[in-house]
Amino acid sequence: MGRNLTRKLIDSHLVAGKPVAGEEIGLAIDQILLTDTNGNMSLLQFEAMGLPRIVPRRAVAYIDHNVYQFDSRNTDDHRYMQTAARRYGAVFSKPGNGICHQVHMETFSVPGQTLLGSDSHTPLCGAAGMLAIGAGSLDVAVAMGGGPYFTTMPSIVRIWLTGALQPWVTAKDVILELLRRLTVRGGTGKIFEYAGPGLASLLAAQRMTIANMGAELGLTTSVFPSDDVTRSFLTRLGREQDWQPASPDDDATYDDQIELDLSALTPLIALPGSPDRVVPVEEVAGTPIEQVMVGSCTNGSWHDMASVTEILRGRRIHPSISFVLFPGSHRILETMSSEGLLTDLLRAGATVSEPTCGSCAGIGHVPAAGTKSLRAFNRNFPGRSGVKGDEVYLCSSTVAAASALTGVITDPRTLGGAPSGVTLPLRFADSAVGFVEPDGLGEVVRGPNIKAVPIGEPVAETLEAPVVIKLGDKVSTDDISPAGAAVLMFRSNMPAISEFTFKYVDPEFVARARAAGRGIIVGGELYGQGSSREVAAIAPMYLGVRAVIAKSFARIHRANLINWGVVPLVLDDAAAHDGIERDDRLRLEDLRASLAGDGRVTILNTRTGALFRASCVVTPREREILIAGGLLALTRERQA
Ligand code: MIC
Ligand code: SF4
Repeated sequence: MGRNLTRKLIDSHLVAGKPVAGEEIGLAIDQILLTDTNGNMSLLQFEAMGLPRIVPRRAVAYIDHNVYQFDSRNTDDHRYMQTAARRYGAVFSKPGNGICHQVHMETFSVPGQTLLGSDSHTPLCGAAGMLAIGAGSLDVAVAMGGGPYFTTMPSIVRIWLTGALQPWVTAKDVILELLRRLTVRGGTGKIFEYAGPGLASLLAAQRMTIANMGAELGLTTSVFPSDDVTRSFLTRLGREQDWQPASPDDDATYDDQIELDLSALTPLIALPGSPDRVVPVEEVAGTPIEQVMVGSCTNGSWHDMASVTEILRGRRIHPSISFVLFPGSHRILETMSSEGLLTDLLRAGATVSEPTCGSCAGIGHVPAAGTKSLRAFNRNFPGRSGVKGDEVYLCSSTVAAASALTGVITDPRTLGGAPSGVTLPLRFADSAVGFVEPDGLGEVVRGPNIKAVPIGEPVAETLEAPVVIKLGDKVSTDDISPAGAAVLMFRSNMPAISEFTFKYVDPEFVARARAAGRGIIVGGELYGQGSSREVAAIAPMYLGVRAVIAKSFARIHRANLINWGVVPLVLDDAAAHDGIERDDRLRLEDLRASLAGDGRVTILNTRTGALFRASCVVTPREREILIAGGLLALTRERQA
């Protein structure tokens, strides 16, 4: 029986477990990606575990989120990361060099290798035939030390592409269509492997958009084959020698298949609130907007920048619109300059930002209260843009450009004519100026904003504590620990950042959790969806939260909770959620013994007297970590 490509990638890196869907597997990691919002934590944790040197063949530390450095606490983080990268063996990517995923794909992607990143959009490099997975900082720190990455073996779904995209329709519409069909839960426990006759027409940049935003489906990752398209991409970057073919066997089998006819797609848009609230653009055409942004790791490619330029050339941005482009990398920006795109964009009235995540993470360009913002980005969870009650629509770069001209949401097909198409430069700018190679030397500099990482405590025999917050479905990590400039600068400072926990959802949360001493969070479906930000697990733990009881959990967040000794419990009967209220005292009898056994826990609501059950089904490895109070606590225990 033939193997699919994902299976080949897994088999060639498997160091523990059996690749049977649902079982735990351990994978050897070839490459590491660190960001300035979570990678700094990975480095601190790497040091806290006493690991001497980064083992995988390639590690890169990117300054890409907090690029503006408008506060010295950002710069403290950056100095720490730069000096730690130098010392322990990671390439340092300077502020302004670009968004980690875009830059990594351009500079370091190697078909056939594995990549583990401290950011949820790490799967972008799956566009080059890599097995690229996003994880919490601590899992990344372990892999930096040479340890395997443990995860649940996903089921592998073939996405069978036929046809070709119509004019004005883009790769963004492919992933929005999948989100429309499957929702943000649809990819849980799965890897999507793209195949079929439609594949050849998708350029590397288009594959990047699709692989990147698979994160919004909740996928473990997405995989594209490495073929002539990949080769041409690497050749234009002067990296032809890094190309190698990677493809499934002709008779490969899959766990499931989804068919998608590219020719049938039309321009789509996600309505405010969630990336899966997808409708055809014509349904909301005419809606007035005040802001249009194109960029992020989903739409910051050359292809995006060039399609926008094609539409704007010789025209003028609407007077009421603030229009900002975020090129994904320094290389793209430099090439835009040498190929003349910058002049066209500036003449049209566009603002071109430094290559950074920027407003995608709520840093800068915060919309005015009560206005609508249209963004060729990947996430629009409530409040993420930096203002409570925001209304952010997600679309392709062509919908964004067309709307920037008219001032209202616009279907680009109504612009008339056909798009002139994107020309790929024969050779992109070399652009190695933003990288600093490590030499193993120098002192690691810790400024005043760098605080020691906290440590969890062993799971109690019996836990009795109040419900410090009760939440509904789809709570994202943006809800738990918001993005935005004022918060992100404290990612290396847990005492300070914990003050922002649930800030926009419930401003009283922190005081209540503190007063309670020990607390329990109650959530709904897909608790902790979205980013990989580990702070969404550490900060509640720091404030005394010892268990989260929910209907279901997102993959990375569940792993983060376990790594920090917070017990993730899934309600046996989701209806029990209705019977719990905030401030109810819950008693988890014999919690520790239950975790050591089958993971089934009986919970008493002391207010109502109701008994209900919840389960924490863990692997033996996870059990050991959880009971000890997390991975750092376990490491300390072993060292002692
Ligand atoms: C995001 O897009 O939400 C982020 C900011 O890149 C996060 C990382 C973080 O919060 O540190 C992610 O996607 O993992
Ligand atoms: Fe940066 Fe946005 Fe991508 Fe996160 S999703 S890595 S904030 S560009």
